[in-house]
Amino acid sequence: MKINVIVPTYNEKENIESLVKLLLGLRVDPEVIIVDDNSPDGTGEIAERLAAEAIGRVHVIHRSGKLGLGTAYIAGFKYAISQECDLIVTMDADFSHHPRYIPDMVEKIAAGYDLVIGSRYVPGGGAVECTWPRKFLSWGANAFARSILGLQAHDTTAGFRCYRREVLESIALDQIFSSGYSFLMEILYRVQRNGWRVGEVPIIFQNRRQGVSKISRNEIIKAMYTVLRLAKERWWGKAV
Ligand SMILES: Nc1nc2c(ncn2[C@@H]2O[C@H](COP(=O)(O)OP(=O)(O)O)[C@@H](O)[C@H]2O)c(=O)[nH]1
Ligand SMILES: [Mg+2]
Repeated sequence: MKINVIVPTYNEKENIESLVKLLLGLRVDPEVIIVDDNSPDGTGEIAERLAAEAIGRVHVIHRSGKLGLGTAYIAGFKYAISQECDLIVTMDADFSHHPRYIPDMVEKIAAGYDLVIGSRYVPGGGAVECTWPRKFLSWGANAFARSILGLQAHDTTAGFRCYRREVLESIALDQIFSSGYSFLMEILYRVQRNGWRVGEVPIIFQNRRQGVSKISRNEIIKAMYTVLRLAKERWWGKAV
């Protein structure tokens, strides 16, 4: 199976090179697509060098400035779909999502799933070195999304995912309204609604060691709004 791993980056100069090296060393032999938003710290140039060192295995999409995580995923998805790969993986650049879990995710897809989430909230999964406010926020967001939207997955906000290409082809990506983190919930909602089989494999989520988080209070408000907007669509049809 041909696998493309999408890594959105914004100021990840401490992480990107070691991450790409680990990805290229995996036995599932993925190609890497880095989507960099003109990071002021020079991540984009490092990415270019990595692409030159591994021609055909590392690709870089440069965007003009920080345009948000949701549209970075979409740019990566479109590129990956045009490459006709079988599986599309998304992950953070900061080692919160360790490449060692990718083979488990691929195996689960092979067992009959269409989307597999690298999940903190199934037996064997967990989060280490995360602050309590962050744990609470994540727990609250999941409880909220699961109860209001009827999502069956336990880790609905996880960015560590493996999709079969057809799953993403079945979604009108340009019509996704959300940006940032709420984007992940919206995609999951649409995937479940389209009847695809969603599975989870346990991962230990490691809080980022290098660089800083780009999550903001604004993102949290947007995520809550997204859940309510999707709930309205779920119960009363597509009016918003
Ligand atoms: N291209 C791009 N990448 C982004 C943007 N915002 C965040 N990222 C990347 O998306 C991933 C998730 O962001 P991160 O700061 O780790 O969020 P957190 O894990 O919730 O703290 C990381 O690899 C970031 O570098 C953005 O606006 N554009
Ligand atoms: Mg992160």
